[in-house]
Amino acid sequence: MHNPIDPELPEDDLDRAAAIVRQARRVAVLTGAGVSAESGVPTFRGATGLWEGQAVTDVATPTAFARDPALVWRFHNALRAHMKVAAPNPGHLALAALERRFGNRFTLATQNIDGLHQAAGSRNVLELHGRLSRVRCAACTYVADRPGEDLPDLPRCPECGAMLRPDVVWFEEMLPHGVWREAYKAAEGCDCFLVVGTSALVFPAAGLIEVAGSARARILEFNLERTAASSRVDLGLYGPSGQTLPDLMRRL
Ligand code: BV8
Ligand code: ZN
Repeated sequence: MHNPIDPELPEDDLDRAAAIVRQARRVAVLTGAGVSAESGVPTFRGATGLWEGQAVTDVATPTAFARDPALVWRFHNALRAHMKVAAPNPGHLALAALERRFGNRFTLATQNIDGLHQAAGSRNVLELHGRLSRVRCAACTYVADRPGEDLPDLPRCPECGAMLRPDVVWFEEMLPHGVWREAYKAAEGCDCFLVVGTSALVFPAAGLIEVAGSARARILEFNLERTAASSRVDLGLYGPSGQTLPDLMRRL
């Protein structure tokens, strides 16, 4: 299902998508949990997904951390355990190949905190919501990347003894300023924007789609199903991104 963008593009959706990417001068990509689903990382289901019967939006917040840090760490340690065994899937690899094709005319912004884009070879990755393998001290400047490590229930800072927290952006927290500004600029300056594996319900990240649309970029959506962004996209490729992204790369 797609909006007829221009008649001279090929009939078949994948060929149309490939023609749009081929003609692009600058490409920007926004990914969400769906691109990592085939790597075995659970999705958030619009961030209203439940974890131990609670909404993620009630657990991944500073308020929850102040009230019950052990609960918040249990949530993040469970996610860390998933990420310990997760490997990049063909969708991640296809996006790394796309970056190699466009070089510095390519920007990938991800909402994911699993580091799988970098593990797949993506070089310039804007982590809008931080990185779960990294921890930082709530009281001093200690920060450390500790992937694959089983952290204690309430990890303490080795420098000052205060509580450590995951170096991720919780709900009601601001995104890292520099990262957000770069992602915004990439969405504003691209003529082709790929939205991959996101329900487009979490802001301000999902707002990048509107930014790209207002800059008259051609927007391609890669998802299992239509989302909150679908009315804004030129073309939707519906299926597992671990298949549709490599299919696109093969047509380029
Ligand atoms: C902020 C790290 C300013 C945390 C995350 C009311 C209306 C609008 C906005 C708000 C509101 N109330 C509050 C807000 C703001 C809030 C927000 O947007 N809430 C939402 C829930 C309504 N945003 C914030 O709080 C942000 N900060 O606004 O700061 C501010 C300051 C003070 C006070 C107020 C505001 C911070 C947002 C960042 C939160 N952190 N992650 C952690 O994990 O500890 S967000 C988390 O959920 C993920 O990182 C991800 O970004 C998000 C879920 O989104 P998706 O990635 O899209 O995942 P989802 O499961 O939803 O979708 C998966 C998709 O993949 C689906 O479409 C599915 O079909 C598809 N799929 C599945 N399998 C496949 C596939 N596609 C292809 N192939 C497959 N195989
Ligand atoms: Zn400290």
